[in-house]
Amino acid sequence: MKFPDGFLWGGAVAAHQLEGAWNEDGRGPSICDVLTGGAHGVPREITADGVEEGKNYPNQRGINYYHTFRRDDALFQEMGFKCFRTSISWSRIFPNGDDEEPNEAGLQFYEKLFEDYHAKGMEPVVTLSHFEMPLNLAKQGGFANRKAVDCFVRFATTVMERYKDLVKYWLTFNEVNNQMEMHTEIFPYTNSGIIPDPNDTPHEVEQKVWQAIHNEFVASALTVRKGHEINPDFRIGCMIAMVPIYPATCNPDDVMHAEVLMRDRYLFGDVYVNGEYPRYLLNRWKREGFTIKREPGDDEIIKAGTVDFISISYYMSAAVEADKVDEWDGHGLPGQVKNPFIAATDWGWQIDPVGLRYVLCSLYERYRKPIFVVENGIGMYETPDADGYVADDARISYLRSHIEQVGKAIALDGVEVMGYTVWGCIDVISFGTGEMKKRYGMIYVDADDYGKGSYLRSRKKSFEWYRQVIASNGETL
Ligand code: BGP
Repeated sequence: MKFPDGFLWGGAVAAHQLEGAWNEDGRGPSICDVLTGGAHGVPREITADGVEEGKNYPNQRGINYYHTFRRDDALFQEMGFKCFRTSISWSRIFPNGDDEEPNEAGLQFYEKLFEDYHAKGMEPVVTLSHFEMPLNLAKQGGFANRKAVDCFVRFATTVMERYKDLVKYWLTFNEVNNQMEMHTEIFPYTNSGIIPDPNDTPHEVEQKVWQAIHNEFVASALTVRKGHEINPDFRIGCMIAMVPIYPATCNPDDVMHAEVLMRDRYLFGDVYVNGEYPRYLLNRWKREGFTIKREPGDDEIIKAGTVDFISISYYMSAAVEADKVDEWDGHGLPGQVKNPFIAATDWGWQIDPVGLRYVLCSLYERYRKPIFVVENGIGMYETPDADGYVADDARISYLRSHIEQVGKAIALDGVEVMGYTVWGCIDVISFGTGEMKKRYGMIYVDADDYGKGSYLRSRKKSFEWYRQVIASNGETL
């Protein structure tokens, strides 16, 4: 099928996963710069006290896009991208986060970058916060400290003003709901800059995360309002990681368990779109003994700053059984079981194209807002053949089956979908594992997990396939 005219096909990345140049041109350290590389099954380590000699810090290198963007963008242009999603590294603009004045060199970098996108026919889609708070602010409590709200809004206002004629589509907080996995060290840290403190009880950690979430709602709403003042044509959205959670059986207890877990995702949409806290969340805070500091006027701010659209990442679905909750070991979701009907990636992410149509329908029914699929893709181990070519048929089949479902959501279900951007359209550092070898790109980058390699780029088989998808506006899959 053909997609709607003006459908925004493209690719997506995040600054810290590809730019490198972590300490150039006045950039300050961010929380990602002190994350070590992990390995399959080995979590990344947070060394917020400082970079330690002999450890591997992959996000400091990225894939060197800071210096190669014009050439890389030319490859995206060759694929025919209509848009390109990246993020602004906050600490390039405000190196300490709480500086009075922005760093002009950082502002100039993104000006050149966004101009280059336009010169190549790509509309920039810009995430303001993609797991990248200045380290200095994290050391002051991250978003659990109300001070971060003012700092973030100053950052957001500065860049929205500077790029008001270059950028129309903005996203506030990337995958804001990841931090609902509060028992992990990594998500509260990357989403909200909460540095793990071994003295904290799990309840104390959760208290901080909930406070941070409230502060992010306020920061997001203020940003939406300011953005619309700066340029009424801005379209500002939220970003939610959508993993539909299915009941593993038709046992009503499984159905209810899945429904309650889904609230960890919906609560964000409910606040961002409806501008108020849903009753189930207020009840939960009370029941579980959390006291969230809300300043006078916060409710009005949240009400006045609702988003224009919803953006989502979509990689997988999950299935749960209520009976298995007691056996939960902290991995995955409470009661999570393998879904026997679908396959999984090498990293155990369950491949479920229909789930994408399912979430598009449920989000649209719930909110009636346009939806932008700003991340979808598959991480794979890949080795080029003797000619240096990667025949990534499994990626083509993953993307094809997911795009088909987006098409159905539009044509059959009437969902307004604004666009679709493939995650990691060029191989970048994996967010979750810090590896280079978990590759998502349609462009291969010759680099390993430790920064060795030529960093040369080459087109994979999916490159030509995606070019044709875009050229035919979704007709040739
Ligand atoms: C999302 C993030 C991205 C990204 C992607 C793939 O969670 O928004 O930053 O990297 O998932 O995840 P990973 O790199 O862990 O495979």
